[in-house]
Amino acid sequence: MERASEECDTVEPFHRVTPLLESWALSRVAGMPIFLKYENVQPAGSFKIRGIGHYCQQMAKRGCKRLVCSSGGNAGIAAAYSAQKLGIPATIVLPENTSSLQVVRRLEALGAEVQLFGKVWDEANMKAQELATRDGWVNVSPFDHPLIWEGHASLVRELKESLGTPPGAVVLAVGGGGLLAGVVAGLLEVGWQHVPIVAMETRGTHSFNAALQAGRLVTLPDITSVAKSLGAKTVAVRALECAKQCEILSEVVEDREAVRAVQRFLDDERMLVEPACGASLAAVYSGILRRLQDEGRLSLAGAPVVVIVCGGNNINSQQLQDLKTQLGCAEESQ
Ligand code: PLV
Repeated sequence: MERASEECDTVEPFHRVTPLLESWALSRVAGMPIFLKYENVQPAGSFKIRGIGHYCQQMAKRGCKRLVCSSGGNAGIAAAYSAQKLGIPATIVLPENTSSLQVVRRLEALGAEVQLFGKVWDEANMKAQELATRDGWVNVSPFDHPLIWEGHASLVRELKESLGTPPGAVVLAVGGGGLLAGVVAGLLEVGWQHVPIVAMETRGTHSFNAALQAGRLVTLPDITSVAKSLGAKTVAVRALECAKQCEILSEVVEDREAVRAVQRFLDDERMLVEPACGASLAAVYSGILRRLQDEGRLSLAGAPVVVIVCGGNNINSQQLQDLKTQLGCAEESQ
């Protein structure tokens, strides 16, 4: 794939090479070897730093005076982290109400100005676009730019480095489709375009699933899921194009399944991730991978399946408890 950056990068990226580890517990549940790509240990708490860090570095080279980013939380933290490293001021626009205090505090600690606007991310995004018309201000989309996909593609290069041979599938969560577009770019780059992608969403953020079914972009009337970080009412045009270049198996889970997956992952791997990430983990815990395997839709039976633990900062133990109560699964035994 053609590089979107202006020149060969000599600068150090802001993201880290993350561990890829086989999970005994998840492999047992899935009935196949599951390897976890731990993006939750990135410096800004999610995979977002790969693409957004790369984008912000390129914008700094082009003389940007302020970075503006609308976000469900994680892209904002990645942008604020990058801005701090680059010595550029940042304004992060988050939707009102749904934004957790710990995310706002983290953003402020990174030196960013925080604005709360709109009910859902799409409305915060309009505000950010309006702010970015000011001279020298640059809008940082959380998912919709070739540089972001180019940055996210580094994740697949790391998989190639660690695994050597192609996995049976890559499981990821879809919000606006930036991670998906980056993984597709990476698969094409390393010659793994035949590896199926299991694209997970929750019902109520399922704009990618709806678009695939309709064969065109679909705008959801509202975001009704608790996985707010997946809450783009419409996916990027590129996300839909990806389905022409790779095999994408789109699956939708209920909020309860995503939140249960967060709880089970905490018990199995002792790591706490947000419901957006629970959506991908539900591919294992809700038996989706087993079903796809039985249907013969995963290539290379027996090859490890990689689940991207995309991470997320919108969670703590109290929030998990509250989500379980809200969804009526607080008393469930494991
Ligand atoms: N979150 C974006 C968009 O929110 C944000 O502003 O942070 N997993 C996690 C933990 C995420 O935070 C996101 C995106 C995704 C998955 C989905 O990534 P995407 O948008 O590239 O498909 C509204």
